[in-house]
Amino acid sequence: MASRVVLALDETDPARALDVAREVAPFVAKIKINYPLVLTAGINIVTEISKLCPVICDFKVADIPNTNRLISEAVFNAGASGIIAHAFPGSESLKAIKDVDNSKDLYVVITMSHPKGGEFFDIERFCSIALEIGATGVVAPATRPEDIAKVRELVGNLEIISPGVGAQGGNSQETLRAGADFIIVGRGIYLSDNPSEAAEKYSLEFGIDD
Ligand code: OMP
Repeated sequence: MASRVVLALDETDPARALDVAREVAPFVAKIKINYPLVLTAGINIVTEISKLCPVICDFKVADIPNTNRLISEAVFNAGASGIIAHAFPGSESLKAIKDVDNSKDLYVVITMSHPKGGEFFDIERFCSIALEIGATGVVAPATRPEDIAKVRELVGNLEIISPGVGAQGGNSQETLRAGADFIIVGRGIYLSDNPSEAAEKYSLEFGIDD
């Protein structure tokens, strides 16, 4: 059974981040890199970690089409297999990312996991934009399984990746039952005393038969 866990590697010490990535890579499907690590380590960390495991750059890209294009070119040239973008700038901004390299994974944020994280997100419209532009998948919160279930109904077979399990209080079993394909776990793994053991535990909890 392949792992359905994505490690959110928000560790800001580059050397430790690489150690955790090496240790955890066998137990996760992908590693997600966000600004906290890239801003301390530089974009080369994406290239380094891509040698161990596919990398999603979670830069929550949210700009005009030309800027989205420039960001995506840098991310894909560094070796990332995918990118996360916001939907609210509209379909043209998302299409600009697809146009850079259609073979890369594009995930669209539908609504966010923190308290009041859904306040400004239009689930129906964002799911419809994700389908329209041919996204690989969407990001929906493990902290609100009812939102995942709603998103699942709206996006059909698109991948759902769900952050918020562990430190934010989400539960992997509920997330699975609500319809997610992957859980995204950060602190629950990289801050644990034994990151690889923690990753394996989450992977077994979130078991989907392939
Ligand atoms: P932990 O809370 O430490 O498990 O990390 C969660 C990771 O998922 C972080 O990298 C967040 O930036 C990211 N995330 C959310 O927590 N909530 C969201 O709604 C969306 C994301 C994301 O796009 O990955």
